Amino acid sequence: MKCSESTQNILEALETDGAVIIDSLISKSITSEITDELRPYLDACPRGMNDFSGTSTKRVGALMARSVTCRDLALHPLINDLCAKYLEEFTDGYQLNFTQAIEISPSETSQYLHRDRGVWGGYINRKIETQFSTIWAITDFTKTNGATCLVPGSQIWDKDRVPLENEIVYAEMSAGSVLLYGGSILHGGGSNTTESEDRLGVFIHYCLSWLRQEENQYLSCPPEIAKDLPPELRELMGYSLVSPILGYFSPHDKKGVELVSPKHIFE
Ligand SMILES: O=C(O)CCC(=O)C(=O)O
Ligand SMILES: [Fe+2]
Repeated sequence: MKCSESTQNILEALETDGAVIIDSLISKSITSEITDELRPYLDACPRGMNDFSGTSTKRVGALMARSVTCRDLALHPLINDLCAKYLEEFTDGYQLNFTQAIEISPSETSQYLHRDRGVWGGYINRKIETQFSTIWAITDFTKTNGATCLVPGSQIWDKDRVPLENEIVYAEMSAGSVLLYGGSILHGGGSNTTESEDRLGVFIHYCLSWLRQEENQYLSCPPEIAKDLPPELRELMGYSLVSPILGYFSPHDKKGVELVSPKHIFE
């Protein structure tokens, strides 16, 4: 879809298909800044060592601490507007769940199809959507370089239904585009059959504010770094009190201050 499309139309497509691509939401200069910021971490990162994480795939986390430009992606106004509306039925608010750069290199095979809500086990009623997820294409995503595979409609399938080959589609998109999807659609990283092309995506996932975050934001981006971030980003990461009383703390080194919002440490 074009980024000029109404939020209503984007949300309807997300509801029906389970995923949507918004073309060219950010410029090539932003994707190259992100590549420059992440390259030292990607170069130093070991490859995965199992079926899920792949053996020719690198995963780099803590993007809010490590990449200034990824902070803008997390706060992107259109994305946040869509996320708030997509999840509003299930929560008072949402938070950052997971930040990861995933680089799929030649010879990688397909990741098995899965639903990202699986990280919370099978305990949450399937009527409740757990999350709103984004994959920002930092390089082009093609069928041959590892574009994410998705099964449109599977967000409402019986959980054991296995897709046929012709029900799987590829999120082919140009660098700067973003794929949106929820926690219930079947998907997985694609295989990379190219000679020398790496596929790089930045994954920024948001979840209901009352769930445990998949990536621990307070350790990945501790207060000494978070203090220099925009307050709205800190809030998104969970340095905030969530309605009605989730996340309060008592500063261990002070007397007389009790049960306050994490915002207190930045005041
Ligand atoms: O790399 C991809 O395209 C998908 C990765 C993924 O779905 C995951 O690791 O949960
Ligand atoms: Fe996934």
